[in-house]
Amino acid sequence: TEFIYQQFTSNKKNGKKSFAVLVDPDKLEDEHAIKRLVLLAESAQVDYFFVGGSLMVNDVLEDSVVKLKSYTQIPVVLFPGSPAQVCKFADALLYLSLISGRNPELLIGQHVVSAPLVKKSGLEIIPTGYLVIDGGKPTAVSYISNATPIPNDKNDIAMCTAMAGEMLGLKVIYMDAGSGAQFSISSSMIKKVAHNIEIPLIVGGGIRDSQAAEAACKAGADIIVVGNAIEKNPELIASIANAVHKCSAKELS
Ligand code: 1GP
Repeated sequence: TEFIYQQFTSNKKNGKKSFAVLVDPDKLEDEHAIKRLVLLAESAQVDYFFVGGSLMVNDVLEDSVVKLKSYTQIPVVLFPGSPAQVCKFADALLYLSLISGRNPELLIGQHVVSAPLVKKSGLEIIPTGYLVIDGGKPTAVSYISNATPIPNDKNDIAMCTAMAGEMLGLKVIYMDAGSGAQFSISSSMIKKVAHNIEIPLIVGGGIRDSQAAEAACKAGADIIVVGNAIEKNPELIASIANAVHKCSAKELS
């Protein structure tokens, strides 16, 4: 079944913008923090929880996914930094290929090694073209991936990379300035990519307020991801969710 992906595409078709909260399991130490996050996310009608990251210090991914799933109906989508972050209790897996980089391990190598494990998980697999864009300072993803991010003023490189990913059959493009990026991705780059692909576009990295989220939506992002800013101030969930959702095309009555 392709439940989550079908949501992505039908929302895109209907002009509905979605908001994903990125959860770093390392930072959700206790049950209390998860409950609080879920409460805020549900009242703001957050569309997805993304779970994962470049580096996981503690072995608590499965625990966090299971807890999230037990407290909420909001779908939990894995955003794995490595094959160690595959967990069958989630709803779907962004099957990332780092197409902006030239590190064969992250393009295909790790996929080959983990293929039987990923298949056995029974997870909905969403083939994702992952583009890391220079966010103004080194981020965990730019360091760990050992691959050069796309310079943030090279819109054409981002566009051609996304187009190639789509033609290779990838189902989603995720443009990421990296967690905690100094600058989020420019509207002009998002626009250029969005206008040249048909598949859903996820944008994240360095989005810290509702203005930045709204700008990304207006430029053509379908799903906005925020991690760091919400970790620091969970109360931001409401204003960012509101900004994203109000960019949705008005439903025809
Ligand atoms: C990182 O796109 C996500 O992979 C979110 O980034 O933590 O900066 O919001 P932030």
